[in-house]
Amino acid sequence: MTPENTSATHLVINTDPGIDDAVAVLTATAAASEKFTEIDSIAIYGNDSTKQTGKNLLTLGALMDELRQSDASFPEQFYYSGAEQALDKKLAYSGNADFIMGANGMEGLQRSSSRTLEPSEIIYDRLATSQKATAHVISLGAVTELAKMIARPDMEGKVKSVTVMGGTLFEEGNFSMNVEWNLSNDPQALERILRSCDSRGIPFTLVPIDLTQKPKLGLTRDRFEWLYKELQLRGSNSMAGIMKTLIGSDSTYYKFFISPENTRGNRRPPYNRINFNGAAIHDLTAQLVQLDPGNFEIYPMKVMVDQTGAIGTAREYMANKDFGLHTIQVAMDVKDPERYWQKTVNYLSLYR
Ligand SMILES: [Ca+2]
Repeated sequence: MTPENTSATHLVINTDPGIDDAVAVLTATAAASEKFTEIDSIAIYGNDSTKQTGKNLLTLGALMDELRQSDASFPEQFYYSGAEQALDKKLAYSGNADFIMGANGMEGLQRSSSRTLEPSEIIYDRLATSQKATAHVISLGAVTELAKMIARPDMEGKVKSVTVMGGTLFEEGNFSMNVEWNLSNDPQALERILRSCDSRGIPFTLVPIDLTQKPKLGLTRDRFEWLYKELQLRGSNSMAGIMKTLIGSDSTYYKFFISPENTRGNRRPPYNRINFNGAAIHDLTAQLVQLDPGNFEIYPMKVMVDQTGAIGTAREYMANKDFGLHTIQVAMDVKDPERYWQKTVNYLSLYR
């Protein structure tokens, strides 16, 4: 365990693996030693139940232990299990996203692990009792757990930034016309997080699908071939194989994005209509915004969320006692897509 008397900087990843979560977590862990002394990953519901995403998180942990290059410096990693449903119990979570994520939410990828999941309170207790420890938090799934963390009085001063993948401002949503999947799961939790960030002066950055679904960030067939070959050239054959399973052109994930026939409920996703030519790796984009903000156009915006999980710019008169106005940072564009993919390959090549 990290000595708690040194100034430990934690990266807390709230995640529901999930294909794009898997790519983001593998990348973040390889990248993290540049900025962080420890990674604490918390499994949350979303792409599947917390029980299943917890198993998937341990699979990722096993892969990272097994495949890490011997000369790569990785921070310490710990794994936790988070909330199983929204703060509002009426929004009970059920179901999964196998239609896009494949079997078990991670294209059937499974490894047995010697590690175990601890309850998420353990990491909050550790942060609270360690005088010099601070955390940067990123959320790649339902935001419930983050609301629980931030609401704790003993977390005051501990959380230095919050980055959330979720929401749509001006594009069609992937849950309903105006709502994105992650934020649909727990709108009340998001409102609590925004209020806490306001009152405690914590920088909050939203990474909406306006950015993550930009065609110029799409993992096209050509882009994947490049990534696959580049990993092989660098001796990362096992990681190349894992990427092929998760996001290669035969994967459920890739096919979901490029097939014009895919439907979700009675809606047809917009990808074919907007000439989208590859898979959107949403959570990887959020992770890179957090790791490399200089490569993105990030603007302040005054927004509000509503009880359906819609988030957008709003007028004063629309605010009410349950949902208020908040000034947040929103990542709206990428400056250099080449740098985005180069960084991704650089980090993933720290695995065998
Ligand atoms: Ca996710």
